[in-house]
Amino acid sequence: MGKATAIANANIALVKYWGKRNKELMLPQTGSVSMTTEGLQAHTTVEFDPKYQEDVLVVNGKEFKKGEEEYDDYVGKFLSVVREMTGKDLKAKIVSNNNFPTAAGLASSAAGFAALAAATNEALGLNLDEKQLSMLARRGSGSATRSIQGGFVEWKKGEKEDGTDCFAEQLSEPEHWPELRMVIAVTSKKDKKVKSRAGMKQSVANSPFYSAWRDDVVPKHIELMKKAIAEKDFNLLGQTAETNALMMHAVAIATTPPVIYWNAGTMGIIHAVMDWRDEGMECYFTIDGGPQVKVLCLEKDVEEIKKRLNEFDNIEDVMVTRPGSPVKIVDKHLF
Ligand code: 2P0
Repeated sequence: MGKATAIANANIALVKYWGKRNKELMLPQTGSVSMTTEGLQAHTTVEFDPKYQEDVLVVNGKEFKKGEEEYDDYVGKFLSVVREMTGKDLKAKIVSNNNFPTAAGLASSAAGFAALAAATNEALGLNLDEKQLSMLARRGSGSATRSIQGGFVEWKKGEKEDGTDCFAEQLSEPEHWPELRMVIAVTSKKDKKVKSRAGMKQSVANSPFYSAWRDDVVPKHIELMKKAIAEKDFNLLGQTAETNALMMHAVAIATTPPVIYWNAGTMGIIHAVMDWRDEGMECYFTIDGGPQVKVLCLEKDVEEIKKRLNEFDNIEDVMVTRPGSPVKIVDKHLF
């Protein structure tokens, strides 16, 4: 019984996770690599107490109840895993706030479940280590596995059926590459029509390109990305991330019915980044399950890229992030 609060940064994949091999245990088809994004945060308080008759979930001021997808498919499942681990049927109250748009391809579930896993560990005194915490976060949302640690992180796909070898490992601390930047262009703050979870499920089920993605593309890109990070080779990192994102979207677009996350603003920035690169600027893009574009660059070019992105008509916001810190327990409870 207890109450605890954690703050976790989101993460953006440089080599994407796109498809599960086991939905119950949240095991992915492939590994993935990400950068933890400083300042894109979820702040989450959890309290387990017999005074609660039912679980209470409030995200960004909105309450979700049993029977609603956000509760049943996400927090409800996560809490079942916790109850199984502890052997106790305590109900919980969870309040979580993000400081960035949720459900629009900005990894809100990654930050939220990493914070919830760390807060749950503290509140219940589970004494989980980083690896075990990444596995607990995974049960809420796959990408949350990678938000327990800071800097650059690899989520190992694992081979075992029970998922005991499927967890995150840090590749480098944030201080390893402090001048790396991601400039995020928000082209729409609306919730996306197809959640990543549904888009990747459909891709595994019927994209004709799925096996090439899983067997050829991702293993190669993980090796290239690890080399790029270890050697701080920006062009290798950018090229690999950009190609990987395009191939992930090609897989999704090739499903029936198609899953297309891009809008006109997304497309405009894709072309602009390629043009800027042709003109000699070092920049590459990556895109997740939503219409936002993340431009990878080095500190020296941030101001110019921000200025150019702000000149687009259809951009709602521009944010800058860098390799970020790991999840942390804080004293400031939200209730
Ligand atoms: C990623 N995405 O690697 C990829 C790239 C979106 C595109 O992980 O079903 O919210 O909760 O495991 O983690 C988004 O999917 O999906 C995601 P679930 P999740 O970041």
